[in-house]
Amino acid sequence: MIPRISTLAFATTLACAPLAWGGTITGSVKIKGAAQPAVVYVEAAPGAVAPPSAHAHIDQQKMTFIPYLLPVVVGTTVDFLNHDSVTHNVFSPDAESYNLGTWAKGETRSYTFKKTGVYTQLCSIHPEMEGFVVVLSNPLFATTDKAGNFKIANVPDGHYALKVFSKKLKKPDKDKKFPVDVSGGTGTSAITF
Ligand SMILES: [Cu+2]
Repeated sequence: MIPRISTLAFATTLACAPLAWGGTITGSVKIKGAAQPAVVYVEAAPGAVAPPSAHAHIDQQKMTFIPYLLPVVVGTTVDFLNHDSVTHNVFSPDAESYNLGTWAKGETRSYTFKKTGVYTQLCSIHPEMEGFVVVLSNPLFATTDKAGNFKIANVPDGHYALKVFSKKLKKPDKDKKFPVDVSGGTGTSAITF
């Protein structure tokens, strides 16, 4: 009896897997005058989202934040590692605002993002340093490549609204929504500002 139950459970898992892991949204984002990547994300997705146990990472290397732009799901902890021989600081004036202090090469400080929103990352020692953490309500997001192309994975079939974050976008562009239908596992979107 026990083997039969586990066989059934295994078969059910296999049958559900394609639905759970869904399809993809592929597309492109063109922003006039923007050389930097953008984050494309599904504004609202069905289902509950658990914060990932794995940490995300931003390195401070050669006086820059790498990556410059980091999308994460709300509840994610980001580790900031200093690779440089000088000390760095990390602070953000956005939302609840924070200052992680100053630390030396090889050391890490962490911050857990509890609310959605865009958090500018700055260093009080090096005013030229700037980065962004984009905290999102669901894991359906992607960063554009150098050509502006993106691919959002694991999207169940359905109707969605895409939004874009780029430092270059001001209101009303930054609030614009781009509808996309995912049907049969695929959806496409060409976004131009
Ligand atoms: Cu610095």
